[in-house]
Amino acid sequence: VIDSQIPIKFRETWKKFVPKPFETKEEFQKIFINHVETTLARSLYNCDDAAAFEATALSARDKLISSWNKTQQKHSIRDPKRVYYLSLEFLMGRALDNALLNTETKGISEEGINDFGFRMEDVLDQEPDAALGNGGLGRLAACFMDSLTSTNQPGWGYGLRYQYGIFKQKIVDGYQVEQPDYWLTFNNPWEIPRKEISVDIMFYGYVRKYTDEVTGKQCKTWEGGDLIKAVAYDFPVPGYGTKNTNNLRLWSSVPTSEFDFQKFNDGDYESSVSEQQKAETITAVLYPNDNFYSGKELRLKQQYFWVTASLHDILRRFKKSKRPWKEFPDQVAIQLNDTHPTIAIVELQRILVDLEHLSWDEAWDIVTKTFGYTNHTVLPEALEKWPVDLFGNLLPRHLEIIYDINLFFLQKVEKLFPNDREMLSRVSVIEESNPRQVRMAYLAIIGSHKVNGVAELHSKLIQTSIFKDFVKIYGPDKFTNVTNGITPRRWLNQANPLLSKLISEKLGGYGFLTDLDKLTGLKKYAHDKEFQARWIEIKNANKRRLADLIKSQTGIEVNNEALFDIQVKRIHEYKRQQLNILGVVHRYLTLKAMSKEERSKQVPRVVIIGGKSAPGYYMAKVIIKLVTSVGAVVNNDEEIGDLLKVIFIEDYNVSKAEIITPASDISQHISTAGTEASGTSNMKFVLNGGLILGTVDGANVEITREIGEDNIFLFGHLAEDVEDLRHKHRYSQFEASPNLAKVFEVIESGMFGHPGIFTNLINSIRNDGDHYLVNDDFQSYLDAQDLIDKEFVDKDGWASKSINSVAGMGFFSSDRAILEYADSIWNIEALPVEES
Ligand code: B1H
Ligand code: IMP
Repeated sequence: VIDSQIPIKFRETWKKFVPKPFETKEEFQKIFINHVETTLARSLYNCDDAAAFEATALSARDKLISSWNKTQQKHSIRDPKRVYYLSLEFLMGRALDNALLNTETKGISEEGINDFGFRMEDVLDQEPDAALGNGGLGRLAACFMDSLTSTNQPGWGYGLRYQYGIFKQKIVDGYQVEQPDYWLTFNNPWEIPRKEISVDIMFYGYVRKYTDEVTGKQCKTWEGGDLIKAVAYDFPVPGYGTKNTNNLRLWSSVPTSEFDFQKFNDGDYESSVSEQQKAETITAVLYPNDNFYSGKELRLKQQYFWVTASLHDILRRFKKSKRPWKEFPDQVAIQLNDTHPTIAIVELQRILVDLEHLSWDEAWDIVTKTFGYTNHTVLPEALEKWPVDLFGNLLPRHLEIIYDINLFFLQKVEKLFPNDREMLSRVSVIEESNPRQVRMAYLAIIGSHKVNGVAELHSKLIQTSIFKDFVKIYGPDKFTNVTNGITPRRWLNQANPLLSKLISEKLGGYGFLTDLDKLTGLKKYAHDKEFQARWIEIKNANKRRLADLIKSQTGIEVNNEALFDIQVKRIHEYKRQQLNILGVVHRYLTLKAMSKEERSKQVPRVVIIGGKSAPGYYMAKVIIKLVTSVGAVVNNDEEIGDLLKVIFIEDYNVSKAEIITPASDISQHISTAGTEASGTSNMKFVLNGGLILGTVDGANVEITREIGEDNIFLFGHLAEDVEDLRHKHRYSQFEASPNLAKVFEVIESGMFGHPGIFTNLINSIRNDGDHYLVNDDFQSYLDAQDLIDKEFVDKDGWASKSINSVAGMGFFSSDRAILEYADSIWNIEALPVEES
């Protein structure tokens, strides 16, 4: 069909010489050496760990590319319906260990490099994290990519190839300092540059009306803007237990033309390259905000650039099949990961109407059948609203189309609810504020056929709060829930090989990695003493591994026998690290007030907190400073010794999470009820045998249901109480819980350094309405902590809780989540390549 294909008579020759992926240690070694000697142009005299990493990664990549080719060829020939996952963030972490484990070649490659004197651990450690995301939302996208492949779904991810990922966090004098994360310093063995796949993207310009000469119809066209080129980089996404390999396509911005030679020759060197530099800034850096919207023009440029390049690619692929447009939704599902890609709705409508000349209604029918929208947050400060002027200047035609979408929508609403003017202004895509703003979430709902939340409680909340008018308008069927999940390949098999192996022994193999419900088979060992002993030994080994990391980063030695109490996530007032550290101060005061004799009966604790604050988030930075300041006092108090240590882990990222997650006895997920949409690290910790101290929020609710309420420590007010409590705060005097009052008192006395540093944090609770209900939940938090101390003493009881919890975690596999999306939103089917 296409002239770029090899003539049939030469195909046998071709196939004979197609490279075969390595299967044995010797074959691995041959490819490894080949890469060292030719690709890297090094030799046995200068092959260091970094070169060994690159050569191992290139060898693994060869294997992936071979299955990538087979998968894409099969998809091209069979042309099934595909899903495209549009996400501004993919927090992939490292790829080598994952690739080797997923292709089940870690054993032979490890033996292979051992022969040459390398240690796999050191080699793996050479790889920088691909940290193209902020937190949960980006990591979810990464887990979903793994599950799309592992369940053989025809699906691609589309995102941006930022040159700088999330900043690196340093702690200086107890404060967070940000450093750039230039992750592309060395060759990136995982990316395949596709310089030939490029799309020109326009910004600014104007709308011109004209009459179509053939049809005589009035048409509009957008023209006269600046052009910037998007270039594709492909990242193969391996799956486990499958020959399929999917694709993650990330776009990079480059100038459309070479630099301005005229200016260069005229001696105006600087401005001759300035256009070029302007173009490259679009994909230069990831915005470092989690759960926070900042309306910067560059961010809107990123969104339009990425969405348009991706749609162009998707449409090109669809057009190859020569199907009529109305079949587009039978071939293509597009999932919007939050509102960040919502302009895709408008861009597709524009292409179909302005460029393909479909009628508005035909086009809109296709658009709404194609898109699905996932909401990840109800926090008002995270909801995207673009100022109309900014939007109209950058994308004039798109703004017109938004007005039209809104007009038709409001006409429909008016018919349904005549005489309800309030309703019209409440649901309008345009907020009549000063300045007027485009409400992206509303646009996403109107342009999609399904809207989902990410955990049951959250999905219920969006339907009864921020989107309740839309439930009235569209009916409840448009809204659904798909509870998040995590990939057990990375978060059990890779992060915790010891536990994974023990489980495989009991369950007869590693089948649980692709069918996580099999974990229920562990229930019968929950009270088996011998099994408990091995279970505990593995937890201890993982705690030692974390203790080593802590020692190497902070110089502090922690007691392995202590209860490891961990809270690692982005620092945010709603996640309430302040509740945690204020509770630590209470613990410290309690220990100090005890007699030596009493003290000797206490359970020692290591409190571990880690996470990044958005660079401009003042209060979160104060919280970090309070944690490090409390640590500085407590950790050096000889009277307290091992009874309490407070560790702040610098630069929490995916690779560190793989060491931290398996090491918890307790992890904290203590957001104000109703604020954390789901949380996914809660799932990771429990899957690794840690228990949770948590609020009745996000996925904690379903975790409790699955593992049993005896196996989780819940505390605090419920989501349904929050509004009333906040209301009450506005109209009554603050009354500190007595234990919190004491904690404030010692902070204000200067126990942890100049109290002025912490004034605003204390005031936010005491004087400014305590929006996150720290005071309201404080005592119940302390009570839950006391219960934990009591229960931890009973080692066997604790172990059986831990085993029973892991046994109940099957539901939280991201494979289950992906299959739910595939079935209820995307309507796609698995297509394994090995099947003919
Ligand atoms: C989540 C975000 C988010 N929700 C805006 N919302 C961003 C919003 O750069 N921005 O503008 C970035 C991130 N992230 C998280 O999504 C939720 O807080 C978690 O509860 C949830 O588990 C996760 C995945 O669904
Ligand atoms: P795309 O869908 O055109 O982006 O193609 C993606 C990949 O699918 C290509 O790189 C090929 O590996 C494969 N592919 C594309 N077209 C064909 C075809 O006509 N036959 C077999 N494989 C194809």
